[in-house]
Amino acid sequence: MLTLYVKTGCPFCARVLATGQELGIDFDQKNIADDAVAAELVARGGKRQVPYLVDSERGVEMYESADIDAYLRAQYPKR
Ligand SMILES: N[C@@H](CCC(=O)N[C@@H](CS)C(=O)NCC(=O)O)C(=O)O
Repeated sequence: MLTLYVKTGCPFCARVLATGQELGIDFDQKNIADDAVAAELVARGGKRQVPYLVDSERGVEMYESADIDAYLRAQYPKR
């Protein structure tokens, strides 16, 4: 499963969501507007910054929209 921590209005998140749409990826989105979700993100990754990707099948987690974009294109190319 691919989980993406996001925040409403975040342009970096929008970029990753657009890439996901292009590649046909349906993220489980978690919005840090919810304080409990924000706390969960900090506990996982160490800082409050979105977007943050969790690829639970591959055991990969990362910040940075450009890195997430590159990772998705490499690992989940459009079929
Ligand atoms: N270089 C980062 C920038 C990410 C960034 O600045 N995210 C902002 C939202 S647009 C953020 O997480 N701010 C902390 C907050 O809103 O609590 C990326 O490209 O992913």
